[in-house]
Amino acid sequence: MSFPFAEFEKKWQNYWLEHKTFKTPEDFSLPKYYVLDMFPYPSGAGLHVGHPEGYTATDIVARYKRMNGFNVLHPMGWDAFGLPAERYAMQTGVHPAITTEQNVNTFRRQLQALGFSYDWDREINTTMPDYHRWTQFIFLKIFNSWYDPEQKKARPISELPVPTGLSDREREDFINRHRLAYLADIPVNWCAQLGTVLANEEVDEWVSKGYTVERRPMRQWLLRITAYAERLLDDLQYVDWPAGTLELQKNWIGKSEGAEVQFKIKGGGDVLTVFTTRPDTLFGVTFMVLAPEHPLVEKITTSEQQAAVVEYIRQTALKTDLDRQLDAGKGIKSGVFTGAYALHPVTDGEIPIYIADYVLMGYGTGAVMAVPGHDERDYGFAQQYGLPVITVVQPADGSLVTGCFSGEGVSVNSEFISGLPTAAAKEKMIAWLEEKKLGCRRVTYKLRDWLFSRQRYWGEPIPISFDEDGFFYPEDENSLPLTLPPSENFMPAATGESPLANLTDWVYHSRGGKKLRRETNTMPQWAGSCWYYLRFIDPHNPNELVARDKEAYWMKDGVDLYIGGAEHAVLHLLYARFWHKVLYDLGYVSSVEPFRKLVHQGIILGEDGGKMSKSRGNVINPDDVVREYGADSFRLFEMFMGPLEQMKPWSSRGIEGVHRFLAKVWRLCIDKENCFNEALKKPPAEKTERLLHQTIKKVGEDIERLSFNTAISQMMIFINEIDSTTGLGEFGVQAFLQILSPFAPHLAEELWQRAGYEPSIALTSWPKYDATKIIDNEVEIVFQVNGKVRGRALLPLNAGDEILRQAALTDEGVVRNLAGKTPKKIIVVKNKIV
Ligand code: ANZ
Repeated sequence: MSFPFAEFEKKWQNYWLEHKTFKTPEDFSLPKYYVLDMFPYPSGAGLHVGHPEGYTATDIVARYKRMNGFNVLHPMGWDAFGLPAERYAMQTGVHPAITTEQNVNTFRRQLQALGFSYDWDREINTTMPDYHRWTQFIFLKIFNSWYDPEQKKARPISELPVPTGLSDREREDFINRHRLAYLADIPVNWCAQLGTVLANEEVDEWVSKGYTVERRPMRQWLLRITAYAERLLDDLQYVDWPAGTLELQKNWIGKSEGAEVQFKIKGGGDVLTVFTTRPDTLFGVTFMVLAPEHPLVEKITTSEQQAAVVEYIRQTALKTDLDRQLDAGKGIKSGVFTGAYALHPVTDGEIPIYIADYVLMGYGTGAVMAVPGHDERDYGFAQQYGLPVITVVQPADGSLVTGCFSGEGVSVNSEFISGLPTAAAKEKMIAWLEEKKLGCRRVTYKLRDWLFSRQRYWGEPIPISFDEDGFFYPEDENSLPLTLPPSENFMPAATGESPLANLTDWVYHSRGGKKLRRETNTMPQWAGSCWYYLRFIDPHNPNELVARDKEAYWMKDGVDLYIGGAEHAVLHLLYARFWHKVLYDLGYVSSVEPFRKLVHQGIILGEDGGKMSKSRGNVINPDDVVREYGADSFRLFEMFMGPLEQMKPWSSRGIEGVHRFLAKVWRLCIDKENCFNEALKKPPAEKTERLLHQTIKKVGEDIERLSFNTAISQMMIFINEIDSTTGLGEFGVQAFLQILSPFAPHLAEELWQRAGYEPSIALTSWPKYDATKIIDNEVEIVFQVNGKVRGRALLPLNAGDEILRQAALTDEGVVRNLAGKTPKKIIVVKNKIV
C-alpha cells in the first residue's frame, strides 16, 4: 500500500529552493536558535545512512523552532580538504579540486533529496579561497599572539615584554619562542617508502600494509594549545554535553598534580629532575628510569654500557609512543642500565639509572623516580631486572599487601612523613622539598601542543615565508588568500617534503628585494572545521571573518544545538574550542565556548547487527531507500529506529512500517477522486479532540527533548484512532499536518496545499494545544466494601462527595455485598475511591 510520494517530493524540494523558504532572515529582534550539524567530508562514496540520522534530527528541531517564532540558523557546508582526494590524485592525476567539486555536487543533491531545510545561500566549502583566506587569517592571528600567564589570555605579540640588549637574532628567537604558533624539531612518524610523515592515527594502517614507520625529529609547526589546558578544562562547566564526552575531554587534557624532585647524579655536577604524582613515596625509590631520548642519557652512560644503550635507543626509535604505552599496559618491559647512579636527596643512597621505553619523553620531565613497591610499571620492571622493592605506604585499614600496592594509605619507613595519610604526606614532602630547594609543586597535562603541519598538497598553505637566515615573513593579512598553486604532480618531494616543495616557481619569491622561500607544509584537515560555525553566520563577508553584530547575536551562549558523531568527541571539539578561545581573547567572538549543547547520534548498524561495511555486504544506500519509499519515510524511519543517541540496526520491515503509516495519512486525507477528504474538517467528537490535543502536546515536548521516536509513536496512536469518516475540525486537520511537518515535510506540505491552504506549511505557527481539553472529563471511581473492590463506574471528573456516595450505594456489586445492611462509615476520596 503506497502513496504517490515520487510525484510530490521533488516538487516541494524545488519549491523550497526556488522560494528560498528556508533563507535565514537577518532579523535580530527575534529570539535566535542556531542548530548545527557537523559538516561532512564529501567523500567519493556519497552519503551513507549515518549522515541523515543527525541531519534529520537537527532538521526537525530547526523546523519546529521556526514554527515557534525563532529566527533559526540551520546551515550546511563541506569540510573538503583532506587525504582521500589527494590519494586519488596521486593514483589518477586528477586534481583534488575536480574530485572535490564532483563529490560536493553529489552530496548536495543527496541532501536536497531528503528535504532538509538548510539555508543554501550560506553553503561554505573549506577549500574555497574566500573561505580558507580566513582560516589563514586566523592562523596569522595565532602566530602573532603569545599567552600571558598572568592575564591568562592570548595577547598580540607586539605586547610581549622582550628583554633589552638582545641581538636581532636573539630578539627574533625570543619572540618566536613565545608565539602561539611556533616551529620546533619534534619526533614525527616518518615513512621512508611513502616519503612522508604520517599522522599518529594513520600509522597503523600503513604498518599493517608492511611499511616501516620510524620516529625521527623534523621541523614542524605546532600550536600552543597546552597554554589553554586549564581553561579548556575549566570551561567545560559551561557546556551541556554528554557525560562521556566531557570525560574524554578531561582525560585527553589529563591534568596531574604532583611535584618535581631533583636528584644529583653521582660524580659530575648534573641534576636529574623527575615528575611524580606521589612525592610521598620518595623513600621507596630503588632505581631511576629515563626515556631513551632523554638528553642526559648520552652524557651519563658509562663506556661499558655504551653499546647496549645505543642499540636500545635504535630499537626504541622504531616504536611509536602509542606502541610504547600499549606494551607497558600489557606488562611488556624492556630497558638497559646506563652504568650511572643518582643520589637520594634525603638519604644520599646510590640509585641505579636505567633507560626504558615505558617512560615517554613527551610527558612530565621524561624521567621517573621508580618506586616498585607502589607503581605497577616500576614493579614489573623491578621483577624483570632483579631490583629491590621497598614498602613505604600501607593500606589505612592496616591490612597487609604483598607485591605492589598503588593505592593511598599511610606512610611507613619514611622518616619525617611516617604515620601520615597519603594526602598529608604528599603536602609535607612538597613543603620539605621546596624548603630545601630540591623540588617544587608541579601540575602537568597529558595534552601536547598540536602538530599542525602536514606534508600535503590538498590543504591550506601556511602563509609564512623564510629568508636565508630563517627569519619569518608572514603574509600580509590583506594579501590573503595565499592560494594553492596549480599542479599536476601530487607525489611528495624526494626530500619527504610536501608536493608543494616541487613547485619551485611558487616556493621561491621575493618581497622588498629579499629572496624568500615559502613554507611548503599545509594545514591539517582540522583547521577548516575549527571555525566554520562562525563563517555560517556571515558567509560572504569580504572584509571580516564574521561581522561583530551578527556574531554577537547568533553566538550568544554559543551554538544552541550541535549534533554529530561521537568520533569527534575529542580532537575536533578540543581544537575548535581552542581556536574559539584565542579568538575570544583577541576580541573576535563574544562567547567563551562555541557549542553550548552537544549531542552524538548513535551509529546505525547493518540489518545483521554488524557494522555497515562493503565487505559484509550490509551497506544501505540512502538513494535506494529514497527511490523505493520516499524521503519522508526515510527521515521518519531514521528517527523511529530508537533513541537518537543509541546504536541501532537498520530494518527493512521497520521502514515498511513507517511507510504504511504515512500511506494511511495519505489515504485519510485524499479520497478516491483524488480530492481532499473534506469530511475530516467536520467538528470532532470529544474523544478525538482530546487525543488531538494530547498529541500536539506530546509531540512538541518530545521534540524539545530530542525524543523523536516517541513523538512518532504518539502520531501513530492518533492516526490509528481515526478513519476517513472521523471529523477533526479545521483546527485539527491543520494541527495534525503541522506537527507532522518537521518529520515528513513533503507529505505535510502536499496535504496542506490540497486541503486548500497556502504554502508553505513550514512558515506557519506551531499549533497550541488547549490544556483544558486534554484532561479526561470522566474518571473511573473504584467502590470498595470492607477493603475489597466490589464495583467501578465512570463518573464526571471532580464530582462532589454526595454524587460519588450515591453512585456507590446504588452500584449493583456494592448493593449485593451490603446485603441490606447500612454501612457504619463511608469514606470518599475525590476522583478515586468510595
Ligand atoms: C613515582 C611514583 C610512585 C609514581 C608511585 C606513581 C606511583 P600520571 O598520573 O599519569 O600523571 N611518570 C612521570 N613521568 C613519566 C613519563 N614521562 N613516562 C612514563 N611515566 C611517567 O602519572 C604520573 C606518574 O607516572 C609519576 O608518578 C611517575 O611515576 C610516572 F607509587 O613517580 B610516579
